[in-house]
Amino acid sequence: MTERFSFQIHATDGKARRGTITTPHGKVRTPAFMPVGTQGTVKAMFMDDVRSTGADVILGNTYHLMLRPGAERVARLGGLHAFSRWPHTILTDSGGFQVMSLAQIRKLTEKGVTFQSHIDGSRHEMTPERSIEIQGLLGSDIQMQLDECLRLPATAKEIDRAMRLSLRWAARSREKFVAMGGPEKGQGLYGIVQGGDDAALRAVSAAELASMPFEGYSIGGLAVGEPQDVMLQMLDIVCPLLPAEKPRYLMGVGTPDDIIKSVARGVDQFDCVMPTRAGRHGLAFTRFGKINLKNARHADDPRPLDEESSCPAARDYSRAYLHHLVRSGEALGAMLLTWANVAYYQSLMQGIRDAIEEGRYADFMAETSEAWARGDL
Ligand code: PRF
Repeated sequence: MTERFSFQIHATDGKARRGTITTPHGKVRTPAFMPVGTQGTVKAMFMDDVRSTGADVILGNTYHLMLRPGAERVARLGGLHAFSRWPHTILTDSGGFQVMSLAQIRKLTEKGVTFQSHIDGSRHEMTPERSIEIQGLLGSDIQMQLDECLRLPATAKEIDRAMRLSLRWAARSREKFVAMGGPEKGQGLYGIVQGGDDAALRAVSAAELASMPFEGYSIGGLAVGEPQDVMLQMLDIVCPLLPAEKPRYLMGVGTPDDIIKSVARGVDQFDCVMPTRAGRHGLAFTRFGKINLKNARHADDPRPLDEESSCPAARDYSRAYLHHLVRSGEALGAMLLTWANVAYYQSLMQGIRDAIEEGRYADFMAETSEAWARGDL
């Protein structure tokens, strides 16, 4: 029997929560970091290696997959789990954010957004209903409503308009999700809090969404150009207004420092391109801080990135070899660093989960920040 979406909280420490999300494709230990698999691949990694780092869920993108290879095609080929050979939980983003950041010539109306593909200029329409339909065709376990995410800074008037449009789209997304049989399939749909950097508008958005029956709640429109303290202030306002028994997902965040501070405010899920993108650019994340492998001082260094890591890429290859691969533009350099970075992020999350369970989250935060503050090794 396939399991239905549910969320259990096992322990709390202050506002931090240690839980499990259950979906038709498995269990997700929270707080969770979801590697980004935009095109049905976590770039430069085999799915078995993604799994071996401890990832329980990856993120896919409606926008990219609808344009190429097409949602109907993925459905005919058995859905995104089978197509990409990731049999565990998949969360998909709705496409609103990617349309705004990638598509050319967009037109936004009450109905939805029309845009031209960044790949071939072809015209497409994305509505709240079509986004949910696509996420259903992909077979996503955790789906997102269509929303409008603004870049900051933005005027209060613009923030108010986009937030209220996102609320109306939330209701339409929910209706379509139910019509598609999402609840019977055991899938979940999250509403997305917007409201920019305006405390009052954030509170309206969170309270309105909380009154609607979503399986979880995302916090969008942050990490879009505002300072970290503004993002944390918004979390301080939003999290207490969301239902305590439902998971909370901070979209597109972030650095290890962003993650540990957001967990302390009650966030359960994160995604970010940082570990994968940085890996392709020669940058390693380790428990000692960031290491730029392009730097000449690594050319003769026989030490691995982290001799105690359980990840072969971090443990078994010298910094000198990684430096050589990165300098030579070799694909293996990107592969090894991506693997090491995703493994570091997953070990950070495991450390967070253990610390919450053991009631020492404040100490864990201090130790992690201190190690990172010592800087580039
Ligand atoms: N909305 C959606 N996806 C997102 C965001 C958002 O606001 C963000 C903002 N950091 C990242 N991804 N749908």
